[in-house]
Amino acid sequence: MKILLASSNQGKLAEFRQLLDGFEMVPWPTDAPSLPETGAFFQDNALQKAEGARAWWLEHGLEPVDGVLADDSGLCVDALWGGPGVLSARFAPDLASYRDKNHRLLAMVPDGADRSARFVCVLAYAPLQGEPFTASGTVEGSLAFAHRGDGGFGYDPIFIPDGFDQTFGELPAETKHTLSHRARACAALRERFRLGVNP
Ligand code: ITT
Repeated sequence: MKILLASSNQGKLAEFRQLLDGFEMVPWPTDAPSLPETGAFFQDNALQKAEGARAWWLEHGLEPVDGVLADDSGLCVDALWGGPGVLSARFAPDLASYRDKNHRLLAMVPDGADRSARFVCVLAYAPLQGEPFTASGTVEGSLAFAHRGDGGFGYDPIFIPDGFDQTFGELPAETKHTLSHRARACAALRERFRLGVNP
């Protein structure tokens, strides 16, 4: 089964290569348009990206694929009323590096506040013909007090999953892949495929 991965995020793509091994994966071409995400919820955006990518691929795609997979995800911090959440990719656009963005995010959390947070991932799969569907995953945890570790990507160095003392930036990728939001969403997606709901 051949899946087009409709994402320009290199961190996500590296994870999908491991989490979805066994599937043939086609990366979103670097010269393809970026996919709009204008919804208020992860699910809306994941479906918007998968359907947008499918429409583009049907017209411009270079090779046949069975379907298109998109991912909308983010970090939801309780002390920031769930933010940056669905706006995670657009948080602090004036800062270039995630080290600086993470520093700013941590500075926004008041001293003594509840540091609970979670990563959320919603995958949308659109078969080339037929109805798209979604699969989601969440990992609960808390915010570190500083950026720690250089592994992973994005907000990984400030997120400590429940049951661990280290951040996702410090834990080995193999550990992240046993419990992350994306790993759980991929497991749910595989289950949908196994049940034969689609394709
Ligand atoms: P695509 O839309 O092209 O897939 P994007 O980066 O714009 O790429 P999102 O809109 O879903 O994707 O933004 C998700 C952001 O949330 C992402 O840019 C990271 O900053 C963050 N994020 C999501 N999953 C993460 C993870 O596993 N570890 C660290 N940060 C993550």
